Amino acid sequence: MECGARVVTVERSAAAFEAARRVLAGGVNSPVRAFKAVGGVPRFIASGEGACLTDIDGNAYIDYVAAWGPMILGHADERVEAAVSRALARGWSFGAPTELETHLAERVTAAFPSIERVRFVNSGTEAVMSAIRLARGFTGRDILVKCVGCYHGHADALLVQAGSGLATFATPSSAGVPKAAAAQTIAIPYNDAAAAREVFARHGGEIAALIVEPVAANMGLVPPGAGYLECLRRLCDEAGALLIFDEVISGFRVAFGGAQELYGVRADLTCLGKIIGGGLPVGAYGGRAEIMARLAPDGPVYQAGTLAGNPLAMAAGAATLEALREDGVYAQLEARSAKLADGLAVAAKAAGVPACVNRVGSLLCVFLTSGPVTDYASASRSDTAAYAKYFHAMLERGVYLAPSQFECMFVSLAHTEEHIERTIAMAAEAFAEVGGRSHAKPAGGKASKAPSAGGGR
Ligand code: KE4
Repeated sequence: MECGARVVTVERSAAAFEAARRVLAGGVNSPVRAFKAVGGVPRFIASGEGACLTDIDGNAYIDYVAAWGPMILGHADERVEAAVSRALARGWSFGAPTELETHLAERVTAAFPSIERVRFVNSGTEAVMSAIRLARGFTGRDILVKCVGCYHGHADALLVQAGSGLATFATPSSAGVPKAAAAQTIAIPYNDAAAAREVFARHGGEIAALIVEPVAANMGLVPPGAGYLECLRRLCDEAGALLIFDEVISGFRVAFGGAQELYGVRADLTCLGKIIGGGLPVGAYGGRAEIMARLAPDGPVYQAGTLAGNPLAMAAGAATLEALREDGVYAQLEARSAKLADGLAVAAKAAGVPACVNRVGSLLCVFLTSGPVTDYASASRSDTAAYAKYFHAMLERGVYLAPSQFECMFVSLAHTEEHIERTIAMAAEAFAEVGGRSHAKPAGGKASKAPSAGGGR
């Protein structure tokens, strides 16, 4: 194992962050990377290989962020590198169709029976905002229902917080989002079938779609309760609304066919991202041919993108999905992740730290609360100050976790038994440092609260 040693210094990252802040808004290109929720110095990465990241000070970490999900094969996978190099040698952007797009689309539609046609875009946000527009265009309705604590990217209609009462319309959760943009969105508690039934009873005939992360991974990791997804499927069918599964994280992660394969519930539209680009910018949305036929150029719903279907990104995605089709891949992810989750739970218990470890496949989260964690309200009871201490205790021991309690750990095929065992051993030390319930504020900022219902970071 070539990573996971104690950090020596972070001088260069500290200087790099100062330099970045002079020219980049907040010093980062996505807020969570600034470590605001946990305090401290964001690590500037020099390279990644397999399960490991090396920062510009030379510290090597066992990585459980995996670029927030895409790097399921591990960093710098040779198969993906070779595929991208071959595409690079032929020119890398044409603004015209290539067969690479068809090849990746064939792999996506083969993995998701509910997807007969797909459209590639450049991010998960773009996939979701386009799917919502398509659902509204297809149904002729405006109301969108989402679940509190699920995050679907930063489109205005989704940066919302729940209205004052159940089934009432949402309000913006971010500055700059007009009230009107939030006014057609209703936010209901995740995993609450009664709330879902209530909103459909009140608004059913006006609902264009309900969008949900079928495995919620943006309030930490919260699996769907028994029968919950089936209930949403039934409510949408009865109301003539579309069920949109946001599988940007769960797609090809929890199973090759995503949550739809794992739980046996089909979506009308599916949003994908992350893994299907192998770490390069790709999002996708797809569904039944009759729905997708409403998209320009065949239909009246407009959506477009200069770099959509970029050859390099298509090549990286296709190589990644090809590697995931090999025998035993998901069994390995399951075994390694189960061992990790069990080991972390035992380590927290031994240190007397209240913890609840949720896991679905190679997605897991250590909530620093006694649990159970079944929705946003229970996730929000986590001790975020204690998480910040745990995060830094692991980071200084060479284990790179998400810099927020409300994100997941991502296990890759490059994580060996040795990586898992070392992570568990370092967690035992880290939890001992955290001790009982922490009331201290994390260095460099106030104790963070759960992200807003819109998933703001
Ligand atoms: P992007 O626009 O960031 O590619 O995807 C948005 C998105 C949509 N749907 C789900 C379920 C997602 O998790 C995301 C983005 N995920 C976060 C991490 N939880 C991206 C990390 C970040 O914001 O920097």
